[in-house]
Amino acid sequence: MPRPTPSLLRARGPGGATAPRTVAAAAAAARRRPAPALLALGLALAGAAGSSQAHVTLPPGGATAGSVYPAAFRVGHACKDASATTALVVRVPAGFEPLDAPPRPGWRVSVGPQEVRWTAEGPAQALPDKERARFVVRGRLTGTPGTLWFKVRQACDRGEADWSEVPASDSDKPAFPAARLEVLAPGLAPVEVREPWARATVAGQGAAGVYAQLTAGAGARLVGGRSPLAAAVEVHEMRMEGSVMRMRELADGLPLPPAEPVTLAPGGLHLMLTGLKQPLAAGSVLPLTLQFVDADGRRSERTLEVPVRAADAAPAGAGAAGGGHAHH
Ligand SMILES: [Cu+2]
Repeated sequence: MPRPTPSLLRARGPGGATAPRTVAAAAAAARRRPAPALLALGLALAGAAGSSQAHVTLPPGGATAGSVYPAAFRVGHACKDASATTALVVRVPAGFEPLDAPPRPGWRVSVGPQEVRWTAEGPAQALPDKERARFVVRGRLTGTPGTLWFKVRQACDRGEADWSEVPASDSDKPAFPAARLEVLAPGLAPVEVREPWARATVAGQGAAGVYAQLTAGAGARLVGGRSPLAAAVEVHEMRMEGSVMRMRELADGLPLPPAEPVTLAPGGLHLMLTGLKQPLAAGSVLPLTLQFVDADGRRSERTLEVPVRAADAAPAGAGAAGGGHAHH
């Protein structure tokens, strides 16, 4: 019987985004870069988040073709040697039609067909170097899947940075990359799935937990999944009730707020495979399709090949006591 590991699984290192091998992901294939060994199954989509903490980026996971997408540009720091960001100018690529931008206190925003511009009203409203923020503009996306590059100019109290370089190849790592967005065919979930893993089981064990970190750029709800190796895949949470850890199914699914990573980890949120048709052996791969619904009710899926790990191979701070899945 596996011991639970109540501590959170933290995302470790860059990369690790996964994408199904579908025609829709073909556009992304050209941008692939080497996956960590754990996921070296030929299905890694370049993880924008990992290497780009310092850059101006869009959330990972992509967006659905033809949808209205809240492009949330994340500014990680000010320009070199500067102490604050004073303006941000996004050059609008073909394939994105700007509609509007939510108000940003202390900033003026202008939304045009070619350019979206945020300007701090004064030095006191500028974005300090150490503070991270998102600048959001909603727009309608092209109906054609592919890669969009948003070139962004960042102005600071001292100097500026032009995030405008489009990598020429997989291995090309420009110093000032433009913000990238994968436009996905409808039905393919615009959700990044980082570091998925399933806990190995022993003979006779009917259920298993699956964990990962999920990020949906436009927000979504994880409503369940399916696997050829299980009768059902449910979304569960564990919570303390008094001194007792209890597990329950999230009947309405798990909300993924826009652009915010949500961690599924032992002792917390997780996917539960029930009615296992065979034990999950450490080192094997679990085929799993995750199902999502967006705010407009559109359903989408993402198919993964999930590495199976021994219970005691769980990363990050395993070992504390807890109720866990002792009843499985
Ligand atoms: Cu469970």
